[in-house]
Amino acid sequence: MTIDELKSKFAGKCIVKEGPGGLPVIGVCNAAASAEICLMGAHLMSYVPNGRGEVLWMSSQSSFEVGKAIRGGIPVCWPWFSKNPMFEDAPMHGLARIMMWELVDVFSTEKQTIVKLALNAVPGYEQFWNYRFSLEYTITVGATLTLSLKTTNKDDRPMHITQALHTYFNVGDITKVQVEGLDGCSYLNKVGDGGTGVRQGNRIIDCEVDEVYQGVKRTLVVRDGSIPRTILVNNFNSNSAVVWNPWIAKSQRMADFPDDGYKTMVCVESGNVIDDARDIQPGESHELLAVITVK
Ligand code: TA6
Repeated sequence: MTIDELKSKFAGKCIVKEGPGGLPVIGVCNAAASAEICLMGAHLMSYVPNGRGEVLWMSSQSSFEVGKAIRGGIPVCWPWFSKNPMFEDAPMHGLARIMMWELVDVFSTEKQTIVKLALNAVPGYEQFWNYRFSLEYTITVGATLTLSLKTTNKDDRPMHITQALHTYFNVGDITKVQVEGLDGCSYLNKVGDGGTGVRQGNRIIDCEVDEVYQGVKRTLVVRDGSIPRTILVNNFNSNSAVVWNPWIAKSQRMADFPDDGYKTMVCVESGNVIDDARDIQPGESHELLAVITVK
């Protein structure tokens, strides 16, 4: 659907505009919050609850073209997280974030806007994912941000997925940030020669951090002492989470990431990753739900 067709179909329900790279962007605003979503990747690029400032970090150097991941915001990593275990040449973090999604509908009340998006095929990428499926992404924008990513297996064989809502949080000063709620959780360290460990206490960010946590049962907290601001992340149907900050050297190596970008972002990702992968039987669904609240 062209931007003009979207504008006429959703007139009065949301703003439809041409975003960076000519990509269609949906803008929603209500008495509690505002948000912007790029239809390429169903990519939430901005979420601003009233009086709390921008919650999501976006790279000033991100690319904006179909088939290339947007850097920042909330990438939808599906139907695999990180590298595809079977295909070396498959896109990193799956296909959903590089596909053009369908805007299904937008519903608003005074303090909440519900945006429904759908993906039912991965044209051009069937060699990596040839299942029949439906992917429904419901974004509820209000004083709280609720993300529901529902996979339905429309095929006649079981479907094995890993996935993550790869949220880039805006922080004032990374050296004053702690991630809480992972105490006692085992993790895989993806930096350097890897290794595993068990988190003791809170996670501060004082180097490159790329950790995949299992057994995550509690609310995750991004405590930012610099703003100050506290972000709560409640995940449902998820027992795993990822904490990532590229720090100095990796920031400099990434073309779509400012050299000093590491100072004002941290990824705390809601997922079903590695041991927390999910098998969905024919006709059944799995919903990954994340509820983000800013205090
Ligand atoms: O979630 C952390 C991670 O898997 C890191 O290893 C890093 O690669 C990051 O995702 C960014 O991935 P991307 O494909 O968006 O560059």
